[in-house]
Amino acid sequence: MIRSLDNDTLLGLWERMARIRAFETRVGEIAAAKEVAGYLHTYSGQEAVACGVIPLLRDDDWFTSTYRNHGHAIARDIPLDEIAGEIYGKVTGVCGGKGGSMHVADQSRGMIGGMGIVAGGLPIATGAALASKYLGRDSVAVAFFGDGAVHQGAWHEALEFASLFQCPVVFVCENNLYAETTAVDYHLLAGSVSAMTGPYQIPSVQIDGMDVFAVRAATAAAFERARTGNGPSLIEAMTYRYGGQYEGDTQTYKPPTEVAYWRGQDPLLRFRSDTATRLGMATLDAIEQSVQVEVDAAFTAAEAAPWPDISEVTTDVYTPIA
Ligand SMILES: Cc1ncc(C[n+]2csc(CCOP(=O)(O)OP(=O)(O)O)c2C)c(N)n1
Ligand SMILES: [Mg+2]
Repeated sequence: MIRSLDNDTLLGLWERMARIRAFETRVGEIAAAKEVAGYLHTYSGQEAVACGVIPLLRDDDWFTSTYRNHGHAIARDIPLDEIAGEIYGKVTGVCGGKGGSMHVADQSRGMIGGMGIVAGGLPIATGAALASKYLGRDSVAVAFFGDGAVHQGAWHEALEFASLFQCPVVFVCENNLYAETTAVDYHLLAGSVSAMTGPYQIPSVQIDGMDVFAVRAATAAAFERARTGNGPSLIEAMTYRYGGQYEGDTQTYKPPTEVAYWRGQDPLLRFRSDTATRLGMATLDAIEQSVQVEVDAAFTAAEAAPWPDISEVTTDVYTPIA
């Protein structure tokens, strides 16, 4: 896979992964400093999933996300000012500050949005995929979700419907081993999410979600399948969140040996070791420094930006009935 990618593509993947890590590290700092209200959920550790999938989306494709959505937005190249502004609830936010951290959405870029409701995105992405099929297009929709989503009825309804109507949707599970504080060893009766698609006749694959190239290869195959009228599929990317369920979670439920193992699988370190000879460490370091400058500027701007005016309180919240 690496050999088939040109240097610009490789550097683009690195830049996005490094940008997510720097951004989420800063989110952790502003959470600790209590600079913004509400829960913040970070994506550090899972960068290879967003960056393996999202750059393969076309402009006319769609995806849904979860409350852990900053990484997905960054991988879709939504400007950092707009994401940071949204987290702060400021007018510069991509939703004018009304969505907040959990609801980053930008329909102009195919990001239907982050959802606070576990499994909420699967039926919506399936609907977008049905629309594509109905209109005779070959665009696809992706639903990102966590391992905990399989306990929701909506997860099963979406798979059933997508298979029955052969919708061009790709279900991407980010199995980070925990649903809140509950380990998959306890909550996932089937042993894996990929093992649960058989009754729905949906092909599935479990992959190394810390390897951006493995994610990209699985995604390319799933998109090809969906675009050529062969229906839905599911990718289960095995990954790990380095933060808590939310910022401030003490994470006492994580065994230290497990944390150490997954730190060793850091997707950024894996990328470096896979590409350093070809791209050069100095080039990778320089990109990390430049994205840090971008992140610093975005958070400074968000902090300084104005709040939405009180007159805007119902705009974009309620639909006027004619
Ligand atoms: C329908 C619903 N039930 C419960 C919750 C509370 N809740 C928030 S996060 C979460 C765990 C989800 O875990 P997972 O799907 O594995 O996602 P992760 O946080 O690991 O990315 C739960 C149960 C919710 N948001 N929505
Ligand atoms: Mg999880």
